[in-house]
Amino acid sequence: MEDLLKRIKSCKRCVVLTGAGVSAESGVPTFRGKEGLWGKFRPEELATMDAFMANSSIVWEWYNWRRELLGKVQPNPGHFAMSEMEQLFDSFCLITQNVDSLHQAAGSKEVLELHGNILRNKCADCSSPFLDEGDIDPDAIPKCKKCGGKIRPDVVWFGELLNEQVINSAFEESEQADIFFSVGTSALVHPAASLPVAAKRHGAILVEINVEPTPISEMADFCFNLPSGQFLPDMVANLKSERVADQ
Ligand code: BV8
Ligand code: ZN
Repeated sequence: MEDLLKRIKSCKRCVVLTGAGVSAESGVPTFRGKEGLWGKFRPEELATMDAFMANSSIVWEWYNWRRELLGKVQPNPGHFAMSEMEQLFDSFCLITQNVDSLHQAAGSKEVLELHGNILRNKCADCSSPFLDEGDIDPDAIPKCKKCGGKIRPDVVWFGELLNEQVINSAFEESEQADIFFSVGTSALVHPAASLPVAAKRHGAILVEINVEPTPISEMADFCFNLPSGQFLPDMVANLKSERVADQ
């Protein structure tokens, strides 16, 4: 950690990319791995438009199950540490693949949500937001008031394009970063997994915090196979005490 703290001192522009691993310590199962969400299902079966058109009620049962789970969890120390990091750099950008709103709940202001947000709904045909509150009944899925299309979760499914403005901003910020943290992600899903590569290629220090190695571990300048909820609060506490000492 000492070497990293020294290197961070000269960094003005910081970007953090997070994945499901940062919510694991809040009790939200990750996507891959033994306790993964996908354990019971396979991503291709559920997180795709085809799956939704073929079996909307199953897909809605899965999302209702995840929403119910999210209703019982809180941000963990890792989320709070990342919201504190906003104050420690001249420029800071938080990019998440997560759809669980836990970064916002921990006080992070600007969050680029690459894959949408599970708490929002939209029309499957015209993408108009569906603002009615309350649960979605898998056996009586509401219809869009504008076009009659089926209502779906406002998340990005496999084979779907990400919001152009969001992914373009994510690449711009990553390419200008002095330091890029990849935290709690298996670095398997694209285009998100290309962000750390782009940052590194443009000269950023690449730091990975993930409990197991990933395809980007080899190219990282620093690799900490530790839980983010343990490592990040420790790192932020050190950065803050060094700030005080330097004043
Ligand atoms: C697209 C939202 C253009 C829904 C999700 C080959 C090459 C390149 C691309 C592709 C390819 N084949 C197919 C593609 C495209 C595909 C893709 O990347 N597939 C992968 C699987 C190969 N991508 C897409 O389809 C994207 N769109 O490319 O559009 C296009 C159009 C048409 C045809 C082709 C391309 C859309 C991708 C978005 C999919 N939506 N989710 C929902 O949530 O329901 S993806 C899903 O995976 C989640 O969003 C999740 O965030 C994301 C990534 O997973 P992770 O966050 O990394 O989570 P994971 O469980 O995998 O890993 C957690 C890690 O944390 C683990 O390593 C674990 O060890 C670690 N960990 C656990 N606990 C802790 C921890 N670390 C630290 N601390 C802890 N405590
Ligand atoms: Zn519609």
